[in-house]
Amino acid sequence: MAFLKCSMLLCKVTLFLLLSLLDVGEGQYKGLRKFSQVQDSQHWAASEEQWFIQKLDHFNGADSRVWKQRYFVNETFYRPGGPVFLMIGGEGPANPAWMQYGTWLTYAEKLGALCLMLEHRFYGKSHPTVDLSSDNLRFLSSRQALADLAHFRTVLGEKHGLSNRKWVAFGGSYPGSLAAWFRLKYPQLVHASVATSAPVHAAVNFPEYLEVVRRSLASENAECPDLVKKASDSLAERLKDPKTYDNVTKDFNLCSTLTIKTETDSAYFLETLAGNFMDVVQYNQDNRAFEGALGTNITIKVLCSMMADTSLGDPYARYAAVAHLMMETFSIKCLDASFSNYVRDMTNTSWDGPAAGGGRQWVYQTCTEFGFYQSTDSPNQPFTGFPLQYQVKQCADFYNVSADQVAEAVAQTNEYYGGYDIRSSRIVFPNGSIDPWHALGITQDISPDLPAVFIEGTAHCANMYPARSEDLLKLSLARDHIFLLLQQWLKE
Ligand SMILES: *[C@@H]1O[C@H](CO)[C@@H](O)[C@H](O)[C@H]1NC(C)=O
Ligand SMILES: *[C@@H]1O[C@H](CO)[C@@H](O)[C@H](O)[C@H]1NC(C)=O
Ligand SMILES: *[C@@H]1O[C@H](CO)[C@@H](O)[C@H](O)[C@H]1NC(C)=O
Ligand SMILES: *[C@@H]1O[C@H](CO)[C@@H](O)[C@H](O)[C@H]1NC(C)=O
Ligand SMILES: *[C@@H]1O[C@H](CO)[C@@H](O)[C@H](O)[C@H]1NC(C)=O
Ligand SMILES: CC(=O)N[C@H]1CO[C@H](CO)[C@@H](O)[C@@H]1O
Repeated sequence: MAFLKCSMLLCKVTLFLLLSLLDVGEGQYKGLRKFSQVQDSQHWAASEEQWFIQKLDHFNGADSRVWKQRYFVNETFYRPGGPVFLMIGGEGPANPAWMQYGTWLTYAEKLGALCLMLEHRFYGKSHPTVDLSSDNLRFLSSRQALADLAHFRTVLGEKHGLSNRKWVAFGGSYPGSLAAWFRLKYPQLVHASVATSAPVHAAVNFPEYLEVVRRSLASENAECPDLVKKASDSLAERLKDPKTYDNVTKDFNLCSTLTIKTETDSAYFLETLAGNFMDVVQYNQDNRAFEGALGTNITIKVLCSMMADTSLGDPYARYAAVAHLMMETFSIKCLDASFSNYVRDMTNTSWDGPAAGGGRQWVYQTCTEFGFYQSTDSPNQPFTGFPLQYQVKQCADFYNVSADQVAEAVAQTNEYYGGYDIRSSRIVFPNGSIDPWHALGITQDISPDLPAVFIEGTAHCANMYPARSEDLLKLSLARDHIFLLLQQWLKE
């Protein structure tokens, strides 16, 4: 999914092309789009991992099973009496790079804060159960994750004499929502939260995502979305005629000859290719400081110039050229566009399995809590062929969760957290104008105590990354503004 993230983060759903690309060793997350995560192996060694004994089920007093949850500490900036900053892990391995880089550390330095990061249950090395069977995934939910945070905060507070310090939660993307909800549900444990690019409103269908992708492409070049639309329509048209399959296979450098037996096969292929654009828009160039993940040269500008380059052929041929560029950039030998391989990977329940880096877990959370399906069910978006129905059906294919159950679960999530109507205090909601996720976030001040910080021109989680000299002025101002809010709140 265009996932993970800012954070360390979230992603959607599919093992897209990028997945195979980003698969660095131990089954990292694949799928970056939805919420993606920064993965930079060269920074992994520095901060030593530590382990916390955590309860398996916080909502059943008769269940005393426990497991080990991973966390990281950086006490470089801590001054006695200072606050405690807690970075919340999300839908992928917690990335120790955050213990050395990032705007929150700048704040920590100025405020004398102790920095902690807790990995989310079921991701990375935090394994509460022996495998990822649907039965065991029952213990994977944002509610359990918040209770993990509460228990961690309580026990560490007591053990290290930090109970009376002011704790501040940080998170970007899905963990941004967790940061807001942690303050909402456990106000006595968390003094304030910075909820960056947080999709606090759950929705089964999320066609707005692709609408924002359209606007982001258009802001680079007004023709760009129409060229993408032409290419994507023309590809969809070819998929209806088996005589074209040999050519399409060559054009997109597929690993095996294209076979389209069902609508699902075609939807998966079209979604995979749209993923090239979705991922680049979500992260654009804001996380380049971290390299790895999508920290490449490839920006919206690069994709739109290729789509406008007549020397590459018609729009269809340019779309294929974009796919080739992505494969070269990530050293992918060929594109696996087979839905049956995807199902095989997503239903593997082993911790060593191909989707255990986060794909299987995150899609489970979308099926049982959030939805967030980035469907093409809107006329105002530039892609073709992956309707909501195709996405929801995966819940049944992977976890035996029906469409009705998905709808009910999403409604319940909003009932539990309040969706856009969150009632709390001391939570700041930064949002980037070109981040597709802002559509589900808080983009206007709810109250003086629940301010939004809107950052014109930036993508997902931009304010969390380390500052760079070429950052937009608005981004620098936003970082300063968030700092002033924290400073003020810590005095309260
Ligand atoms: C803590 O952060 C500082 C500043 O970024 C960094 O130099 C140091 O290596 C970090 N320490 C650990 C244990 O990660
Ligand atoms: C496949 O591509 C070749 C060369 O570009 C073209 O001549 C041929 O018509 C194409 N076949 C189909 C079925 O579109
Ligand atoms: C960025 O582009 C330059 C030249 O176009 C290329 O040499 C370099 O490898 C690219 N870097 C990345 C991270 O893709
Ligand atoms: C799951 O993935 C692991 C690691 O790739 C593999 O060894 C195992 O055979 C797979 N299990 C199934 C049922 O495919
Ligand atoms: C799928 O769920 C239905 C109802 O929720 C249940 O009756 C059925 O046994 C489940 N099937 C499997 C394979 O678990
Ligand atoms: C794109 C978007 O919705 N941005 C919003 C972010 O937050 C500000 C308020 O600070 C809104 O004015 C923007 O519309």
